[in-house]
Amino acid sequence: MIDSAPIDADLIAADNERRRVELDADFAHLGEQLARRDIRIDEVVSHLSTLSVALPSWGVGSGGTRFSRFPLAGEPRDIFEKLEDCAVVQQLGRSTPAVSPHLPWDRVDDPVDLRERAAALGLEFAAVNSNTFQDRPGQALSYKFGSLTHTEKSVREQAIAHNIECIQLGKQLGSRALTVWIPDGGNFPGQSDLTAAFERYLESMRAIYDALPQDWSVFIEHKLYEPALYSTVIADWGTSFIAASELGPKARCLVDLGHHAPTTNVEMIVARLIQFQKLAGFHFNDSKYGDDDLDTGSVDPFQIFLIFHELVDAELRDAPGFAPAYMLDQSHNVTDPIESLLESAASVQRAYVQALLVDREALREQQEANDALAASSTLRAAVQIDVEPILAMGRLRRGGAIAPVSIYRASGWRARAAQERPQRLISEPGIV
Ligand code: PSV
Ligand code: MN
Repeated sequence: MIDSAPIDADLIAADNERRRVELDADFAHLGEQLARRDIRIDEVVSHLSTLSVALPSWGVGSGGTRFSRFPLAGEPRDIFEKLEDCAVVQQLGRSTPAVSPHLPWDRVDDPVDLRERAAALGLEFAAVNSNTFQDRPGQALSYKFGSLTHTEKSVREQAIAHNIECIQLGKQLGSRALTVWIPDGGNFPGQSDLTAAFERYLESMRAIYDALPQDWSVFIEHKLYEPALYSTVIADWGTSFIAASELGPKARCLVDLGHHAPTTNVEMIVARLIQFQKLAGFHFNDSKYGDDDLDTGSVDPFQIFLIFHELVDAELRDAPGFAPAYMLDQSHNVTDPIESLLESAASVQRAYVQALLVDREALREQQEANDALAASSTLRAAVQIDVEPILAMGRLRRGGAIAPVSIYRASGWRARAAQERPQRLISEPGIV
């Protein structure tokens, strides 16, 4: 256990002090540029402070691929140590105050104690994730051939009971949503009855839906393929939307950026879900080929900007029912997870700020006039602005670090953790 406050406050203060003059100059210069467009930079900084992105509890460990997992010295071994690492991310970046737990990975005997330990670190809990994609020691029935859609009722009942247990734990943690992603599907044409499997899904989900407290939501997460390689029951946003509509207003659709076919226009999916009040929120990450779970914004930052363009539009026009939950869902294989999460949270913030800077009035006129070229360049003008001084000033004003990764490296956190958290000598496959 590392008991001290995550990172030495003096270290942060001294580093901020050294960087302050330069930041003030850059911020003032950007402020002048934005003022020419009638944008007040301080308003953008305070607007930015309304954005928060939850951290996945599993994201602070090394991920792995289906081939292997290479543990990082000093990575957290349980939910309490995961919280400590999340607290580092929050202390330096100041945009990630909540942690999304995954059960049974984060199961504890005393959830009230867990909630208090999180609060002491300045953290709260976001959506609880259920896990019916693995068999755990002592589990009565196997999920090898599915969970909520399994052909056998007893397996479905076990999976439903697990989801209800997640809700019970989440209530004690102060969470308000359950995220359900299931691996169910088939590997061969003919293996499963496509219609019956979805019917069983709806029946199982109705039982879970009925167990939701009044102020809770259930987030349905779709994914194109994997581990099922031929037919996945909840493969796309259409299926997710049908399920959410069948279930009722507490059910909405969660968009994990890696869960679509390459070239899918995800921002259009987002617009549709907003329009019909079914957008639950996001699992942000990035990818080149599939569900790569790479750091958010590391491959295609323009895509995340285009998504935020839709989100900001909905926010500014006060779209009915618009209250998306933002979260990262990444797998870190070659980086220190704390550094990746800091960079990814900043990528989300960057996209948000850039979307805030879009000249929406001009864009609207250009769209109405069918001036495709002007509309496209109005949109792109926002990403051509270097908004780093806004992000850094935002962190500074909220008590964080101007240069989070640099301070994190200087702090020696990981080396200290490596001494205090002896590595588990087991080889495991990666996460899903
Ligand atoms: C599935 O690939 C997924 O995106 C779901 O959100 C799971 O909960 C998470 O990854 C587990 O790693
Ligand atoms: Mn996900």
